Amino acid sequence: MDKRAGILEELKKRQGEYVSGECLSSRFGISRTAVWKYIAGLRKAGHLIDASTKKGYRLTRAADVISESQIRKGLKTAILGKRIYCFDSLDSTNSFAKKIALEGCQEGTVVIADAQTSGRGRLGRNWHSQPGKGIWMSVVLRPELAPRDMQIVTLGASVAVAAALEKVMGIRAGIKWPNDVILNGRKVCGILSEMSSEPDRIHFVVLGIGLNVSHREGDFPPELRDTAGSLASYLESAGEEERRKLVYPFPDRNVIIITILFELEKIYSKIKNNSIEDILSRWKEYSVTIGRKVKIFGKDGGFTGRAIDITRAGELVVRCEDGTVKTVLSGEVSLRGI
Ligand code: BT5
Repeated sequence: MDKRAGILEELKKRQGEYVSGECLSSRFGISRTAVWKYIAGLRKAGHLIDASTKKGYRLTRAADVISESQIRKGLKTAILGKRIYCFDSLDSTNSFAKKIALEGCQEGTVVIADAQTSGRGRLGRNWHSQPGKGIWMSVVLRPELAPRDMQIVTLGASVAVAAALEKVMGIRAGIKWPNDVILNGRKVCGILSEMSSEPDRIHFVVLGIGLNVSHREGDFPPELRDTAGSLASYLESAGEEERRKLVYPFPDRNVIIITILFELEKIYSKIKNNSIEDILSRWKEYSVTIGRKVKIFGKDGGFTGRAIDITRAGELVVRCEDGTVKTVLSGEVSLRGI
């Protein structure tokens, strides 16, 4: 066990009590300054630790630690998670998953990192992936689909996340077209699917899910503070009535991961059975876009209309103000609700 994990173990054993810096430094054969550095690292990873110059250190709330063994204990899936990789940090779980997919890894392999240094969004955008605060996970799938039908995997993943939040916390999230999972108007989850294919056959899809769990408002960089949210920030802002409906205690990330994988596998078996309509109709139940007035921005300008449907290919069907109906693809346009 490394020293940081050892210090955490020691604080956990004596949870609620102070452990002196001196005691930790002699127990682990390191200087008091080194103890302080490890404590700072543990705090950064989300553990709440009090420090008192006289008394030492006290763990007030341990951060949850994502671990393969914890996930495996609760996992009830047949395909997803047969192989699970957990890392403290990766550049991007999608990049790692792509690499092992190319090397022929098993379908359903799951890659999770506690932090990402270059988390990616769509179209080369960044995904902010702080250590200890979220679920940064990728799943390797090998669906028997034509590449043009790949969007259903991504749409299905957003349904799986929304369904998992409902099950595990009693939270009713919305899905903003195409795949953003939204709470209180804030984005709590984004999905990035990347595939390798030939013209009529998919080799593999790497399905990346980023879910913000315990961020407080100040944890997001300034440019995201008005738009991003987390499960914790949602709970903090929920009114009394909403809170009564929610499930306590706040589940740890392993439980959320287990539930997402369970829901995702249900969706994936629908894809395998070609029950695409079922997925689309569930997507529409969660959708906060369908039925709403929207403004579409594209390369050739924009237009407004009402979102009325979604196609199997993930295109949004919009009835324009002049009555014409257009379909738009997510990679080509962006959308704003009116
Ligand atoms: C997405 O892209 O929403 C897909 C995000 C996928 C992230 C996962 S994490 C595991 C896996 N490994 C990866 O490297 N990626 C996947 P997009 O729709 O393009 O949204 C990106 C935009 O969301 C950014 O330009 C920001 O405006 C915003 N954003 C960035 N980080 C965010 C966060 N943590 N929470 C909410 N919004 C964020």
